[in-house]
Order: sequence, then structure tokens, then C-alpha cells
Amino acid sequence: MKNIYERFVLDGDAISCTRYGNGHINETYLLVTDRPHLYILQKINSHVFRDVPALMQNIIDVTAHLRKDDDNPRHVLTLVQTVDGDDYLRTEDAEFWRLYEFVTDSLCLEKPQSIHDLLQSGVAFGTFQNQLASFPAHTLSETIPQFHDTPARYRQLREAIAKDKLGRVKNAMPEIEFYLSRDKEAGLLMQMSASGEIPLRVTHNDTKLNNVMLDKRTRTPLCVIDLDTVMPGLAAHDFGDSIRFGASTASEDELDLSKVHMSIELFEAYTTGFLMACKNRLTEREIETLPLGAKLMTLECGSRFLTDYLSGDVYFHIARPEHNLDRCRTQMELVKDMERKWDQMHQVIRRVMGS
Ligand code: ADP
Ligand code: GN1
Ligand code: MG
Repeated sequence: MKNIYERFVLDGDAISCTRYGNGHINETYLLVTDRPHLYILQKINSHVFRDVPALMQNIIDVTAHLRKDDDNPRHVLTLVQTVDGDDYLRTEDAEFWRLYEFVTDSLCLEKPQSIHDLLQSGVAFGTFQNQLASFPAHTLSETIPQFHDTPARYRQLREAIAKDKLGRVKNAMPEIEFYLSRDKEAGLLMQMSASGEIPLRVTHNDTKLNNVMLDKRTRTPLCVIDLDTVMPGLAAHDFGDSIRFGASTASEDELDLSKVHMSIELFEAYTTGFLMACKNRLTEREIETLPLGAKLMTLECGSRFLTDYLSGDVYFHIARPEHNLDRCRTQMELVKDMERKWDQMHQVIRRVMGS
């Protein structure tokens, strides 16, 4: 790794560089110097992101926009330059690397430790939405085309089933049946978007709890990270992905499915924080679609895990052979629980909006 980090302008001499975090896409390292000064070094996944220069330009522009409101480096992701004065490194082997300032005295949670943590992550993503309302959306590149086009994700699932590249279809019959049985609903938000019923906004598109940094002491938001997928999108998708991950009572790859529920208390906490921060920006119709966002993002993500399992685990990092199948099963449990709690979810939205 030395040959990579020594090509960035470091404060001090590097003393360690070790794999870090639980992201499914990039290769992330914690780099520490003798000052000590902490950095996050990342190899960008160029299989997933086909145009890395365009992606980096999005990040440069979005962070510059956020910095106009608040230039505290703990509050905005900050890139460190290469010794050649660039914002990222392209190696001779066509690998792309970037270095971020580490957000210090922070917490990055895989699971909320209390209702307060999830409420605060809602504040973080709601505020992010607010701040980007004045960002010129047309200048952003689409870093992954059709990223949250759920019907397109369903088409990819059907293709993977038809190909059955590794003969895994026979291991996943109930899962395939589950996802395909919800085919009709999968397109609802995209239809509303196409008809102009709900607007396109600049959204984060990957609003997992572990993409927010909270202050270690106050447990309030410092900074939203993982900006690779900031693109035009739907508010319901950003809200929904947070619920999918943060309001679950179990981890995304839990094997004991009896532990997997969508907690209505956690749902209410996130809704409270999110709407506190951005309700004035959203239309009435958009607010009504938030529960649907939670269900469709869970269906979509589960169908993506299933597609990846059937395709040979080429997209998401895995740590065990059936990891993607296990992940697709937890998402099914969450969808079923949301279907049971559908009316309660809508009541929460109305209660939080005070009507
Ligand atoms: P991925 O796209 O693989 O999810 P992320 O950018 O989310 O990659 O980084 C993976 C993990 O690294 C995060 O969940 C977080 O724990 C940590 N991380 C990333 N950026 C920073 C940062 N600037 N400061 C502190 N930790 C960070
Ligand atoms: C990936 O990069 P990470 O781990 O924050 C994925 C998301 C999925 C998520 C599932 C670019 O997020 O879309 O919802 O895994 N990111 C990309 O945990 O595909
Ligand atoms: Mg991440």
C-alpha cells in the first residue's frame, strides 16, 4: 500500500494502513501517521462505477456546495490532494484511489444503540436533502445508470434467473417466487415520478446508517459520507433506504430470521428526525409516499442481493458463500413486516406531520 499512500500529501510519516469499515463496494483503509493524523484511503470500485472521473467531479462539486454553508472539516467530507496536485490518483494499472480526512471523534454505527441515534441519522439525511435543494442537479453525472429504477432491477433479476450461470436457481426458489410476486408494486414510485406526481431531487441514494458520522460525545450528526451515488432521485428512496437498514431489529445478513423485524419505534424515530429537517421542502404527495419508499427500497435491495447471488457474487463484497442469499432473506422478512405494519407506518407519518 506504501506505493499508493506515498503519492498523497500526508501530514507526517505513515505508521499503519489497515482494512477498515463494513462497506460493500469500495476497498477502504485507515491510514495513520506519526503526528498522529488519521485518513481514510479508498480504492474506488471501478467495476461498479464505470466513469470514476465523473464520479469524483460530482463529489468535488457537492462537497464544495456543502462547504459554502459550513466549512468545518468535521462537517463535510474533505479530499486530500496527491503530490501532483490532483484530487484523486489514477495508477498506471488504471486503479483509482482517493484519500479523505478522517472525521475525528466520531461514531459510525452498524446498528442504532438507541432510538436517539436513528432520529439523529434522520436529521443528518434530512439536512443533507435540504442543503442540496439549491444544488444545480443537471450538472451531476449519473454514476450508476438506473440505480434506483426498481423495474430495471427486476429485469436484471429475471435475466439472472434465465441465465442461471452457476446453477443456483434451484437453491433459491422460494426467494425468487417472493420477489417476483411483488413485481407489480415494484414500479409504483417510478410511475409516479414519470407522470410528474412526485419530483426529482438531488438525493444521496445510499442512506444507510453507516454512511453517517455522529459526534462521539453528543451523538448528533457531523457529516454524511459515501457520496458516490449522489444523483437526481426520489426523496422516498432516501427515506426508504434508511428505514430498510436502520429500522431493522437485526443486521442485514442475520441468519436467524425470527430476529428480523421493522421496528415501528425506530421507524417513528427516523421519520421524526428526517421530517424535522426537510418537511418544508417536500410536497404533501411526497410525504405520503415515504412508507412506499421504505417497502420498495427493501424489495429492490433484496432483489439486488438475489440477482448477485444468482450471478456469482460479482457486485457486493461477500464474506461467506451464501452471504447474498442470506441478505436477500432478511430483506424479505422486512418487506413482510412492513406489509403487516402498513397502516401503522402511515399513522406515524400523519402523527409526525401533526395531522
Ligand atoms: P462503501 O462505498 O464501501 O460503503 P464508504 O465510503 O461508506 O464505502 O466507507 C466505508 C466505511 O469507512 C464507512 O462506513 C465508515 O465506517 C468509514 N469511513 C468512510 N469515510 C470516512 C471518513 N471520512 N471518516 C471516518 N470514517 C470514514
Ligand atoms: C451498498 O457501499 P455501501 O455498502 O454503503 C450499495 C447500496 C446497497 C447497500 C446494501 C453503490 O452500499 O446500494 O443498498 O450496499 N451501494 C452501491 O447494504 O451499490
Ligand atoms: Mg458506505
